[in-house]
Amino acid sequence: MNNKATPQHRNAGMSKEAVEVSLGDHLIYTSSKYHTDATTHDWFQITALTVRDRLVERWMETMQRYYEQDVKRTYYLSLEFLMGRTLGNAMLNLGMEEQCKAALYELGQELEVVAEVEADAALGNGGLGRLAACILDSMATLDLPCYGYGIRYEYGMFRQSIENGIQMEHPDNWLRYGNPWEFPRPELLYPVKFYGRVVEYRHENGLLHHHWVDTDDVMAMAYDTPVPGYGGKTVNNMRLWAAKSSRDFDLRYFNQGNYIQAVADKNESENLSKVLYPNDTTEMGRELRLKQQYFFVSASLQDMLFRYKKKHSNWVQLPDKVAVQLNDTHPSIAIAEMMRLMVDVHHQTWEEAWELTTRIFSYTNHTLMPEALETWPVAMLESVLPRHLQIIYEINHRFLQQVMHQFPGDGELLQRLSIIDESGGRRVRMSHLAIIGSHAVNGVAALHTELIKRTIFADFERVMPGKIINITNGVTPRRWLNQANPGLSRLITEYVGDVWLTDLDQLKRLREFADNEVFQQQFRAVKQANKARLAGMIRKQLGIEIDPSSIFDIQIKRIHEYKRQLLNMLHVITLYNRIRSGNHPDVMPRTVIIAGKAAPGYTMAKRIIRLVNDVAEVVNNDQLIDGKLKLVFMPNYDVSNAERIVPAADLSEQISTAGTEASGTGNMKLALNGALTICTLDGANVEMGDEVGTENLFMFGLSAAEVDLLRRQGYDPLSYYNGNGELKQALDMIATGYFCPDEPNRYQEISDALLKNGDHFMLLADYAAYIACQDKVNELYRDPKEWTRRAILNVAGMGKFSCDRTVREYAERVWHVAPIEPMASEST
Ligand code: GL9
Repeated sequence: MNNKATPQHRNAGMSKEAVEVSLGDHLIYTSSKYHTDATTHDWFQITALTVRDRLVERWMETMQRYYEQDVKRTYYLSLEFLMGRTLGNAMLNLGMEEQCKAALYELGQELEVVAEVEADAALGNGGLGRLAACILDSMATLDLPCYGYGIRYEYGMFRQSIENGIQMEHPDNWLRYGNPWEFPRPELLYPVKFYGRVVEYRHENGLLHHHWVDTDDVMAMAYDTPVPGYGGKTVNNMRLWAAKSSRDFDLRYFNQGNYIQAVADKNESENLSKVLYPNDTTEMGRELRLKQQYFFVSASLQDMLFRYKKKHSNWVQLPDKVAVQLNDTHPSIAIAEMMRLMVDVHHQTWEEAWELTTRIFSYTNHTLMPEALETWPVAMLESVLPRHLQIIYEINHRFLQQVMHQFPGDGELLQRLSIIDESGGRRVRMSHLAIIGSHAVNGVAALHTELIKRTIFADFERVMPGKIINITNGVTPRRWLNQANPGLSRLITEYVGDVWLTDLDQLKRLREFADNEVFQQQFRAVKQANKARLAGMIRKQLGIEIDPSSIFDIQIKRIHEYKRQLLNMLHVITLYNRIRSGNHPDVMPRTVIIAGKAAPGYTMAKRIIRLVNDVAEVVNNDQLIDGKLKLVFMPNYDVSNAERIVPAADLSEQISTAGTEASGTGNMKLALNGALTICTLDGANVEMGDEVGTENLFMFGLSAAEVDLLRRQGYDPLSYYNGNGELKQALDMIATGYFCPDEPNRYQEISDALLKNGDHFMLLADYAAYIACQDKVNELYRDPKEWTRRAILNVAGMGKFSCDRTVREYAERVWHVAPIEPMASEST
């Protein structure tokens, strides 16, 4: 390739000196500042741009290579990408952290301080969005040609503060100081249509054609962000869409007179990409959300077909060149959109279009929660996307015909499988559309996959056996071990080399050092330093003094009833009562740390946050407790806070009701950083037990099957309440306002949920087993050698939970794509 525009890499060297030159250049030519008046933000900005310059060449080279080799690409469609910060990760992947640090030092700056001012890219709610980010990291590291497609929300996940114990939500204006990692592409625009009506006409060849007309159009504008893999050879692209008014492009509209109204309307259509919905499960059916989904799906499909068309004159090869992964049902309207594009726009027959569609698409399910399975009112779809509704009807009709032939006479089966739910207001079941339109459907942990096959998708498993497969989640060891925990990373590398960074299975070689006293001591010293650092943070942020030698008992995740932060509180209150009454002479000092956001409309979750804060107030200020127990709610849990909390954990709380947490990924991060896990037999906890040996985990409680059985037999929470004095005492304290004497009935609803309204998540049934298990934790902590030995075995057993392994499975079993060896670049 003879490209005259190829830069000469004048300033893109990797040495400290080259970095220093770049920093100096950017200080002047980008920030227009003197050394003396540059703010920390300026230093961050120019450091980011200096690193970015080095990324860009590799990025362009990667894109060029994909184009020239006409490779099969995977498109990961996700409404959420929870990327967190980028600077540290980019430096690590390019191997230029030391040089940056040294160059900044020469200029009188500290890298740690500079890096701290970067805003998190918090374009996601929790596990699902963070998984998307980990998957992008692995796809680039494995040299797989992949693109992330999503929305460039102007406001990401809300910032949480706690005022008088209550969660307050603040807008996350993450772009305020600009985003050095993104490249706006104002020339890369696609129109996206809404509303309107469908007109039919017969073509001269006799076929019926459909035109979607009188639509309201919004433009999707691309913003590209480079995603480097470890080693920096492959740099993939994440393309996020922002809504721009089509009015800008329609001068007539302005010339017709009402200028002010025209500008106001323009802003309204740009609201589409304004804000991320902060709900993990609850609250659905909002029209704006449906429009967000269609907006990014339509733009992404247009973009990928455009790219395909540059090299191909017909569609037959499309499935050999394109795979599309639907991250949950959120982008599943893509299936109807693909059919529309193929049939209405590109005039393929229905059969041809369907063949292409089903070979391209695959769908990941992330939850069993019935309320999280998306449905849209038929009437809403009819108004917003009238042509798509017709297409969905046609897909449904053909599918049900086929089932009818396969299973004649089973009308109920047809009703259950139908994309249209006819019970109680007609609704479109997006998961059914996603399953029918995909060639592969996957759950995210072995147990989860078994359960979806047996429960919510049992009928599909029957009519299309083998379509549902398992691909257990993973996390990227680059961010979640190397970056988050440099101390432990160095130690591991010292003993087994640095291969673990790209081959996490190599951690198993740590097993032989599990009993090694020197290694144990070093391992403990790292943990101790991480705990001291977190204690410092908590002191600074919250003014709470915690004991770095106490057990750091940590539960960090979204606040949800099924995750059972309340069960954790029952343990805390029990411990409090025991210490206070002198019934627990052997108690090891413990610091319980809880963090997580509640969906703004989820009243019970917000009440739980308030309870945690109320209990903390009492426990932390009780003289009789004598520092043996501390409870801390850390506000604004996000990726960057996770990076500081995770390495400091002794105990990881993964205590969801068995059968409710699809996988979990925090469980993996915490164990990878040397925490022991107290857990139920839920999600990926089960597989963690398989990998590290259940004797090295603290497992307790009902299994998913037992939960199911107990529910069917008639679960009576009161019998547990009446049969356990400590449980009764703890619950009574909550119910009667022990922790909120100024408003004694503040937690009546919590008490009612457990005692009167059936305790849906069976906290009471698991309470005794949980407490007994926590007693074992207490016992083991008295024995630092044994504790450390098990912690080492946990780290050593985490190899499976690298998302490199996860992505390899997707690539082989679902996408059928292979790594593209990076060429020795001609230009370097
Ligand atoms: C989730 C599951 O609840 C988790 O168990 C799972 O680990 C992740 C990733 O597969 O997906 N599904 C889901 O809707 N969320 C998950 O975390 N929720 C949020 O992201 C808030």
